[in-house]
Amino acid sequence: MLHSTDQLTALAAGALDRCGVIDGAGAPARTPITGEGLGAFGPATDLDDALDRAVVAFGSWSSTPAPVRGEVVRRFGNLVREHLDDLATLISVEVGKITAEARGEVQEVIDVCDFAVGLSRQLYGRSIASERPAHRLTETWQPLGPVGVVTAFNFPAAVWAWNAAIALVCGDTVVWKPSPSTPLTALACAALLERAGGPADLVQVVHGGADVAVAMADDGRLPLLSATGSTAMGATLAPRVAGRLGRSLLELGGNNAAIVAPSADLALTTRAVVFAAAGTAGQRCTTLRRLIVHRSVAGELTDRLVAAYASLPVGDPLAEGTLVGPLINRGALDSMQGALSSAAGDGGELLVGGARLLADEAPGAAYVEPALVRMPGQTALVQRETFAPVLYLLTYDELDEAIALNNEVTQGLASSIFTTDVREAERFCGPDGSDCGIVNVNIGPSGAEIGGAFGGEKATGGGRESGSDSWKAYMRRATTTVNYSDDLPLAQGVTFV
Ligand code: UN1
Repeated sequence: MLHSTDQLTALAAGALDRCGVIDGAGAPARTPITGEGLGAFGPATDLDDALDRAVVAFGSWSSTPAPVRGEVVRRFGNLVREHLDDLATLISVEVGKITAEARGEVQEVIDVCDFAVGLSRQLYGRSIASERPAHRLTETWQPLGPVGVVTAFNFPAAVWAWNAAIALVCGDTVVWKPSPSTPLTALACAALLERAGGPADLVQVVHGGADVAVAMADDGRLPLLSATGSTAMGATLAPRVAGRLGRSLLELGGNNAAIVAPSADLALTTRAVVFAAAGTAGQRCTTLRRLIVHRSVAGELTDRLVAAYASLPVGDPLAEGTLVGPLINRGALDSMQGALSSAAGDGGELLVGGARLLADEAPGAAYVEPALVRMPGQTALVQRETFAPVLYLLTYDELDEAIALNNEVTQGLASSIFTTDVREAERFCGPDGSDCGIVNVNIGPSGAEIGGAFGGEKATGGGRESGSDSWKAYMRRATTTVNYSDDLPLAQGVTFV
């Protein structure tokens, strides 16, 4: 039995209220659990007005000391801790994530806030040896300006927080366009941020679709646009930002592979593969989509995977025991079914899954059994990202061949190898190994921690968000030379007047 739309509306309204979202009808919401509308919530928004406000707010925020900015992020992180259940409920209701994964996403918000608070005292520049006497050469990092953040439906809180927590300690303000599928989580996050007690308009939410994203890409008030979504979306936005010589930070499509070598621990590999391929109903940008298995272990691993897939509980994400919730909408179901029929046309063999479930109970929803398909080769279909739980199985004989398959696709987000052979593992992580931004060993491609820089190469867009030194994208680097002598030696020994 699924929750009813009325029950889900009440759950969402309660969570929004507790987070402090003011009443309104600015954003229509829907739940993939029943596939029905929930009504409209929160204040209405206007991009132009939000951009003006973001510019004004930047004026004082940028000159607030970074550790003081960090205090606001600390208080926000603490409010997220208090409202973990509320945010997780909203994520489950509007994305369809199971409770454990929705809570994990909120934990990711908390983690990146903690990271950003520490970072607020560590925005280090360099001191550089000057070639001239009595000259000091340094590099300092300054706030950049209002940052536009466009997020996708599948991580409606965490990906925003990777950007916003870092941008805020860097002294930037944020204008956020969430996916039209997930306005409620955004409203709740923005309300909590306001309650954290910083100045007005640090983060503003603007609702809308592609037209709003395009307007953000074109607007010079946003020196940086950070956008997460499909490669097609990035290909539309990036040239527009570049056309005004702005910066973009892109996290686009993934078509992530894992190689399973002869020495792999198959019990561990099976668990990792099932989480990475079927978890989040296959709707992470890091989801495992291609499994490249050595011929010698393909039979045994396939048997283990088929058994594991056959027992995956699919259903209401808020129900105890469910591991796979619904797809975001019927369009996602159509593209999954289209991919499965193309796979059959390419000579693929459906080994398990693929059936639609709960169609009578919830005709507007899209519940599916995750599918495992054995493919004769890396066809055009396999090279395409289908944002649904379809895992293609390929076999290999030599590691070179497996690495070539891993790298053959246009996308370059995440990758894994399962092996207990250190030579194979290091080869995969080396210069002629995986060409992705995320290169893992004995762990699936999804489920990254916030401490690392997150993002990928090629058609994935090249951006890096969240941890490590990703903060540098949100700041302006100033190189400063101070002459404290009474002479004027020119660089490179040039003599002039
Ligand atoms: C995404 O799907 O856009 O590594 C982000 C992961 C998560 C984030 C995914 N921490 O799977």
